[in-house]
Amino acid sequence: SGPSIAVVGVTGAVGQEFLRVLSDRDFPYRSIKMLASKRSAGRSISFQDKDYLIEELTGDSFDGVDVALFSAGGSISKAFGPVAASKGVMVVDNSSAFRMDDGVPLVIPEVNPEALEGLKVGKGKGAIIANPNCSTIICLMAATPLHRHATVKRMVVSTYQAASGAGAAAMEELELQTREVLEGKPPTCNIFKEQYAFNLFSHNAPVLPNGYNEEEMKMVKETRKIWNDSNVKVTATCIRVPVMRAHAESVNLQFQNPLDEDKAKEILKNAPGVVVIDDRAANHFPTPLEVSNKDDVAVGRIRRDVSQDGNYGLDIFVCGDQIRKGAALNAVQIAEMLL
Ligand code: 2RA
Repeated sequence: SGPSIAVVGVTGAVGQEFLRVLSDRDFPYRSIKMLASKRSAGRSISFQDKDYLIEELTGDSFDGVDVALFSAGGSISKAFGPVAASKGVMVVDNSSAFRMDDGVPLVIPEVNPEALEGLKVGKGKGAIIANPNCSTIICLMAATPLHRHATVKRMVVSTYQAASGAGAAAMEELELQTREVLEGKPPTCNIFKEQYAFNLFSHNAPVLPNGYNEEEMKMVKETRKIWNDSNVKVTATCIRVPVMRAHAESVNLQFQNPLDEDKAKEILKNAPGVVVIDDRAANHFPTPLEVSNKDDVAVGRIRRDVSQDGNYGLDIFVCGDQIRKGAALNAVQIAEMLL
């Protein structure tokens, strides 16, 4: 029983995490197809004690498939997502290709499950559902429960983004550069144009005419779509930091209605997929290492924004695993909701 699934981009960091999450959550699949580029086709991959041959992704790859998890870059999603959907496949796409398209749900299951209304596997009709950007997911997992209670007027986000967001090769280069620098050797810079180890720099996404980079504008636009609120004011500064696989984000929230820090902490403690790490006495707050390879997003530094009058502002600090909740887990949770 269960759906036949396909994993597109199975050899990438997120593709590999799809398999880990499917296994961890005992996802009820009938069969699974491992799809990747021609370069990887023919290689064997083991999953749940079975060996699979990686198949080259083609237009025929989706015959008989019910759910396809895509994480192979925007151009592959653009080329094959609609083809799969036209064959009745439920496509959950981790790329940014369709996120802002009208009619394409942009979903964080704990935040806006209603966006999946009416979408079910096996009804013959396919669809494309978009996984939000990792930094958006991690931020909104903590900001949304507060928004639902006191209505966010304005959100200011500063991100500290891990190497994993730039792919497995970036993680490998960070490790290599760290070793090289410690050995007094010049750092190997193939992925990023400047040294990454012991350094940080503005996110590597292209800078737009308004001076924001694409990562920052994703945060702005995706938040408005997910909250279905075109008026909420959002601004972001996204930075790449020498951390392996978990993003950290400082978030300032200005509310329409008052929300004090104790009530905020209580709301967050009850929020699905969120843990509160907020020990002022011990100065213990969320860290990327503490959330790495975990499902939950951690939030701390919960405090009243002293620049605001009354309880109309809060500052919080959020950490979340970029490959897991930021990509693979969120996508698999969407797939579960389609069953
Ligand atoms: C990054 N959000 O961290 C991107 C990954 N898709 O660079």
